[in-house]
Amino acid sequence: MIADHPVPAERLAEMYRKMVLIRRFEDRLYGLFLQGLVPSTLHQYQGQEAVAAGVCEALRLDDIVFSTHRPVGHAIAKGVSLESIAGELWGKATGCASGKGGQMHLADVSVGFLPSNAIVGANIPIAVGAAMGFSMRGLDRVAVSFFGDGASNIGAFHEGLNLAAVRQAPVIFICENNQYAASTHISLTMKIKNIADRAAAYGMPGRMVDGMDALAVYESAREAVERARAGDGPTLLEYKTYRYMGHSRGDPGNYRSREEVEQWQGRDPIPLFRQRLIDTFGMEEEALIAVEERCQAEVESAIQAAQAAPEPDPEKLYQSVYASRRSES
Ligand SMILES: Cc1ncc(C[n+]2csc(CCOP(=O)(O)OP(=O)(O)O)c2C)c(N)n1
Ligand SMILES: [Mg+2]
Repeated sequence: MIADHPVPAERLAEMYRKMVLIRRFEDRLYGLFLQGLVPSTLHQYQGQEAVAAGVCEALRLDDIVFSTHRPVGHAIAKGVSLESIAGELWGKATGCASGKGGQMHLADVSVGFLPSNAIVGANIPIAVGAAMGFSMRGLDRVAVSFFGDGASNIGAFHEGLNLAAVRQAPVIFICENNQYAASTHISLTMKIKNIADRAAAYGMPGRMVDGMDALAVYESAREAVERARAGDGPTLLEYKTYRYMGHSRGDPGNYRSREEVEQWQGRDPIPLFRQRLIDTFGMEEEALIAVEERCQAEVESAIQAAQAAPEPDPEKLYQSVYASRRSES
């Protein structure tokens, strides 16, 4: 073990656990989906696990995360229970949105996971507003917006970043550049190579980071979080990554070459981090195997619980649809 390394061993182990939990859950869902057993849609996160795990490990419980149409990894990383995510995918009463939202609309405000937003780019200004609220109330909490490369071409991205910079809002913009927006490669939609370069136009720091390297993700996110918490304003972090599955359920991904997919699979963030934990941080392989086995067991039990859970009560259909009216005071 490297005693003077700035990242404590428990943090590293927790990041690894979350990455494995995301991968095992997503893989299991895909298998069940192919058997027609998952009632929800699927936008899967395999390949991008280092980003969710690394960023969320740099956050406190009371920091808040805004996610997208691909939220399962973000939700697990922020601490939403696997059972309540599975419940939501099966549309059950035990789901984190009471079975009303499905895969794209996960939420658990108690752990700082705000309802995910399937409208591309739409969570960006909402995160800025939440961050402005924190600073106006004198709180040192931060807001994080996760979004894709495609979202960085949406107007809301530009408005959101500009306002955040002007107001020095404690928000971190996490662009997961997986190279594609649905079937469209980024080279067809933008002339620049690095989305992080766009930060300069708004007067905030922008960094391009290897999104397959969990430690690099954690360290870059930690720096941005410290900056935001200290009142020094927002940061744009671009993580170069790749989604191994199609855009959504049923997409065979035939707009990508097999060589391209295999090249990225050769830099799979999970075995990369696993090897690093053993070689650099002296972790025992047996301990990592035990983590992997516990994750698999957790996945199986969450899915079984979701399948056995009761359907939502029709009487509650209109509950939680609108915010309850607060008395004027
Ligand atoms: C405003 C809007 N336009 C189009 C869509 C349809 N749509 C859903 S996801 C997606 C691609 C988004 O790509 P990106 O932002 O790179 O995220 P990724 O899917 O790669 O995670 C599109 C076009 C949408 N949900 N919202
Ligand atoms: Mg994308």
